[in-house]
Amino acid sequence: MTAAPNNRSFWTLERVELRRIAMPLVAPFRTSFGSQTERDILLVRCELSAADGRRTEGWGECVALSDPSYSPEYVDGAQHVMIHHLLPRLVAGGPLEAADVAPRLAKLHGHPMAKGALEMAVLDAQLRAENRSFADFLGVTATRIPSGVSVGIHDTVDALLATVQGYLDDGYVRIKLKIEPGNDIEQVAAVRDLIGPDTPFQVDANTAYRRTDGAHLRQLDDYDLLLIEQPLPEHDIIGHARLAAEVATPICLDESLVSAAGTADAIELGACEIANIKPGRVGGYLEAVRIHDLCVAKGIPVWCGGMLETGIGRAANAVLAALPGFTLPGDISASTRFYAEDIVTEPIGISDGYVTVPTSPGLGFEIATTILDSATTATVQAL
Ligand code: NPQ
Ligand code: MG
Repeated sequence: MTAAPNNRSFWTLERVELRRIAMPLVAPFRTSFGSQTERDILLVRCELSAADGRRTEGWGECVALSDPSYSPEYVDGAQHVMIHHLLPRLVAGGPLEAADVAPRLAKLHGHPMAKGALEMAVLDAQLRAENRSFADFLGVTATRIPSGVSVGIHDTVDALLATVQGYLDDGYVRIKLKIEPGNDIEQVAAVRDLIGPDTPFQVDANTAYRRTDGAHLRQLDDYDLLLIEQPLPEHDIIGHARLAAEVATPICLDESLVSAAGTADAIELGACEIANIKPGRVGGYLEAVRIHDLCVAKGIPVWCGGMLETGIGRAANAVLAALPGFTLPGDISASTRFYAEDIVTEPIGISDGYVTVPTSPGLGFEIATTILDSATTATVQAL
């Protein structure tokens, strides 16, 4: 018999429930890939047991959108791959802890958002069993993080400025504006004029430009932006490197970064001057921490992106973003930026532009069961 390594607790996956919830957005959210009015979200609830009889449960949130527009994943596909491929392989490997989830699923290609949600549920459950916070697990010491807001594309500049003014009044310390060809330079100039020279400001193109747009995008250099996020298609790393040489404003990657190894390559090639870290996009919080560590070692600033998460993902993101390499404000806004009602008892709020880092056991949230039940559109027992 082989002795278990020290400091590891092994859990058996007893039961996994998948929940689909419908969350209406407080206002339509338009990006270069389309406009959304509702978020259809897949949640994972797992129940684990230990050999000594302890039991625990945890929640994870899958950030896949309804359509494969932001990345190849979409919510029905994530649910299918969990049920038919990921969960059977996880269970077949026997008892586990969160760190075992990604290695055990590594032979199955892709599906980082689905994999990341499973790892998240196991991590939440395991931390709750240890009565330990995610903040303690990551060793973060910051107690609050600056809150940025992502502003969608608007039909008119007047409407855009009214929205931005509302967010300034709410206290957000950084504005991010979605752009696309035809809705860029004029909008950026107007927003910079409104917010003044000292408010941190950045843009996100969600892959909407071409390699030949360097001279066009160079006009953004006049507006003192923190960064230009993902101007080119996700696979065009060389294109981003060329753009980084052509444009003074730093180039930041989002969609292109799906692993620590790929991030290292993008940095090496000069394509990634700043990194947006989204745990779901890279297969979970543990890989997100590895990307953070790598970027710190390479001198690349990082910030935490957002996928219109419920309070589950929003709480965990607020902990992750408290790591010291997250030197730029993230897209971790108040729950009310997107949703009238959250499914957690204490929705993320901002005070003086900051979000408090949660320190309760687990990833940092408690489910508001009644609200969750009323938002649920389907429940599937996957295991
Ligand atoms: C980004 N998020 O950084 C993403 C894109 C994104 C907060 O800007 C519904 C509709 C859900 C559009 C989730 C932010 C979405 C969405 C994420 C866009 O690129
Ligand atoms: Mg983005």
